[in-house]
Amino acid sequence: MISSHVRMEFAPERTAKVNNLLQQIEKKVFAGQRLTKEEGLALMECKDLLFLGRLAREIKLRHSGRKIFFNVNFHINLTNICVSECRFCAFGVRKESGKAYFMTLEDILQKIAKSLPESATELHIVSGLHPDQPFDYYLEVIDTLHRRYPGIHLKAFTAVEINYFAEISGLSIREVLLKLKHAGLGSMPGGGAEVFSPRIRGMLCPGKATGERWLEIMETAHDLGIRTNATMLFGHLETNEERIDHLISLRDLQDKTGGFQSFVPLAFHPENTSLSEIKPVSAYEKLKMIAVSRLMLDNFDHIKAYWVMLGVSLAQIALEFGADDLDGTVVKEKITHAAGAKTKEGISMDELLELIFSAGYLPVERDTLYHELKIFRKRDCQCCPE
Ligand code: V47
Repeated sequence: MISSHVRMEFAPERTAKVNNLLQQIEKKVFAGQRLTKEEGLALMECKDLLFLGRLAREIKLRHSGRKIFFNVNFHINLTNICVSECRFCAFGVRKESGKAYFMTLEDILQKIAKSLPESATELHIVSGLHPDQPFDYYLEVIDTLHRRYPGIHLKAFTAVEINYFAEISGLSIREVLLKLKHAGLGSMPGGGAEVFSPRIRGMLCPGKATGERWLEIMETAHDLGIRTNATMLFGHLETNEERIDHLISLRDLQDKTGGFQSFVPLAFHPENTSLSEIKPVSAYEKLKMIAVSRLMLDNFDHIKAYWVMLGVSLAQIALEFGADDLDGTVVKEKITHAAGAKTKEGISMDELLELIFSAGYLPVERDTLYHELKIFRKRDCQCCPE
């Protein structure tokens, strides 16, 4: 049934227009039709969060039914030394900083031997853009980890890091990706996308790979059979239009390659960044972005509610707003915590199971490539009452 009075807060003519669009959107969503940019903008202007949630949940149910995915993973950041100086980042520092660290191959192996959960299936590796380390260091890390832990999927390096490796090595993007793939790279995370708009990148991270370049690198990765994720960092200086344009660029590339696995909307955390005057993204806005992402990215199988950035409680609610993946146990997350995230640095599998069961969904442990490893029953969860 079409809602007759979706809540809006604009001039009457605009409200009427957007209301008409929302009614049209509702029909299109139920008919499985693609939404336009104008319709995406109407979704962003809609103040009726439950209306958006209802539509997004409908799409989520079509993609994954009552399943909610998660994995058992471990994050490792090889260095926080970074030449990029992105204004939104509290993790990267200059080489001279007292907080700077760099892990040798020996440090990495020691850390993993000590802390990798026994049941982990994925290592998630992203780092700063180090001024002195050669590409061979990263290749050696992947090659060594792959040999030492052949059963662990290595999801490593954002498109921005790949771009940097090409710059420092003089190799092409394709050559860099091929070398990493041969060394054991399994897939790539979706970071570094921020917002593709040149206006925003000019203000936030002028020295870094452009949005166009990010997309080009992902296209090359997909062409080489490397699956990737995609992200959008929202809640800083961007407009609604820039958010929708970003989503449409991802949707267009996905039409072409089909290589994206999941989309992860990342809410900006301002603490300790040079944008600390910006108010943290509200819970309302985070849920809206999850719902709008689910509605616009009709060709993406999965939308992640990354609990580290959302907070555990809101990540659970996000399951009603179109998300079907909570990411993982994420031991030792550093990037968001440097920027003030108050969530724990990791979560146990039992906590994830309880979170999913108590929302009325079915937890499914997946591997990085979304093969289903185990569908859980309540009796598998220590925290859930029988
Ligand atoms: O690229 C940096 C973002 C990303 C801040 O692909 C910030 O499965 C919020 O990409 N506030 C890294 N966000 C994290 C990331 C990711 C996380 C989980 C899963 C996957 C996946 C990818 O975090 C960076 C940047 O876009 N970021 N600083 C900040 N202050």
